[in-house]
Amino acid sequence: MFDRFFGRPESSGPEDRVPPGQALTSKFPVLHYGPIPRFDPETWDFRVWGEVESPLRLSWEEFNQLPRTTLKIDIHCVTRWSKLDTRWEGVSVRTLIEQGLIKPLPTARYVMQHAEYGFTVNLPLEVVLQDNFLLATHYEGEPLTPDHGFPLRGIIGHIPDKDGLVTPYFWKGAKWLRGLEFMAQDRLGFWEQAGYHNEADVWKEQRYA
Ligand SMILES: Nc1nc2c(c(=O)[nH]1)N[C@H]1C(S)=C(S)[C@@H](COP(=O)(O)O)O[C@H]1N2
Ligand SMILES: [Mo]
Repeated sequence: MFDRFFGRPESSGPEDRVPPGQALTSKFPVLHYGPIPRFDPETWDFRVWGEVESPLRLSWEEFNQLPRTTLKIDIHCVTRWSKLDTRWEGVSVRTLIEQGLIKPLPTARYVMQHAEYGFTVNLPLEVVLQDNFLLATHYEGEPLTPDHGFPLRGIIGHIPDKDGLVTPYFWKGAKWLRGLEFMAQDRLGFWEQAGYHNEADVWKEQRYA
């Protein structure tokens, strides 16, 4: 079987879609550090800064006018639960770049997600631009609930039958997201500083550093 060489299954029956050390759940557990922030649509903003041609600041109203994308992914939490076929809707960073709203400088190689209360998550820019990463406002057709990150969160997971995408654990998406910092050099986010693996590939079981 060649699939082991490539670190992920070739076919995608339900069993093959569960990475090593994970178990399926039909629930949607809530996991985060700290309290759930309140949302005020008047003061909320979404900012992009760092290694970009010009910084961007959008109000909640403006954010809701951005082009939208839907995405179905399997999500894998480092605490060992996995959930298949989760459906999300939101805004793709790649679309924002294609439309010229964000113009990364040639030096931009990493992206820090910045969330409420100073929470951070880092990813390589190339992963943020993959089809399996989204700035999500909706889950299963409804706005996110407060405990799952309302009004905006990053999400990342595995797209079945799609090869070649890096699939990190679900913590690599920040709930209560408020901005993206484009960076020339990598910096560790909150859980990465706490000892979780920087790349966090689910098929390689990269849980801890
Ligand atoms: N703002 C923020 N986002 C966060 C976290 C956090 O502590 N704060 N934890 C991460 C972790 S560890 C996980 S597993 C997922 C859980 O998302 P869920 O609660 O919607 O299942 O959120 C991620 N995003
Ligand atoms: Mo987690």
